[in-house]
Amino acid sequence: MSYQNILVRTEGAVGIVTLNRPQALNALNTALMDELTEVIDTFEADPAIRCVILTGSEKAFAAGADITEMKSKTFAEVYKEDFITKNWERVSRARKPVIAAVAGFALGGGCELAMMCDFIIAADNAKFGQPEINLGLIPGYAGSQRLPRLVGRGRALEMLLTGAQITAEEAHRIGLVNKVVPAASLLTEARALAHTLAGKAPVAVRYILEAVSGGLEMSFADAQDYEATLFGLVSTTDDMREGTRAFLEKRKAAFQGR
Ligand code: CO8
Repeated sequence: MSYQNILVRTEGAVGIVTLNRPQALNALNTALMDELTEVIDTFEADPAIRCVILTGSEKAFAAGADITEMKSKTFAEVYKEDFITKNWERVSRARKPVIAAVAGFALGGGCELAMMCDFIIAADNAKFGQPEINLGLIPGYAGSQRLPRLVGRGRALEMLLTGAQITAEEAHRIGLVNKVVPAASLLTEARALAHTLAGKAPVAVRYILEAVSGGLEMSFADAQDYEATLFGLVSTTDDMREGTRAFLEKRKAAFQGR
């Protein structure tokens, strides 16, 4: 795999993607988003990978969509090429857990990309915001939808309408991020969580992601039925037999993802 805008490596069962456009504070241009889509496809297809970390630099996770690229786009280019034909939301559809490890700026599309992930671990220097309003824009990577679902309508509107940045501590207080850690230990913390998740039964992990993400879009009753269906499916796996047997035999389960 060879990429121009991201760095990709694996550590055991964990795939690590580093956004790498330092000259533009990791602004999300089309080429970067295409590469991100491709690497998520690759990791998803690889049974040896069980969890993914998405990170940036110390200065920026991502400072938003690339304003240089965006400034002269026509309606057709934005609507058709960016939203209809592109997989801009690929990270949110990953069937393996994705952890955003965020240091520095996570603004606009950068904040939205972090919210597409299943967990956000923030360095204490992280800054979150949706400054699109200052450009005469609105969020386009579902920020106006994910943010209120995460932090509530009032707090979301405050961020969306003022465009102000908030600190990692404030982001944690309002429920935007899972955890705040010293900047120097950001990747250590993300790796620890990733390796914990990678040790869990892969099919159960996938169905929990599906039950939570899919269920949030349904009525409670439908979501409960959906969970019951997934429970039935997961009950047919070898891993379920192994997990229950290992418990009764007082040993650690060895999950195979089957
Ligand atoms: N796009 C392109 N280039 C950028 C971006 C960006 N979003 N952010 C920073 N850069 C560039 C700067 O232009 C600068 O380049 P150069 O050195 O060539 O002048 C370089 O990165 C360093 O930036 P600064 O000198 O500005 O660094 P500072 O530390 O002074 O400031 C900030 C850092 C506060 C992050 C500042 O750069 C900033 O405000 N950036 C823009 C943030 C922003 O408005 N983001 C929202 C963009 S819109 C969006 O994300 C919409 C999402 C949905 C898109 C849907 C697409 C179809």
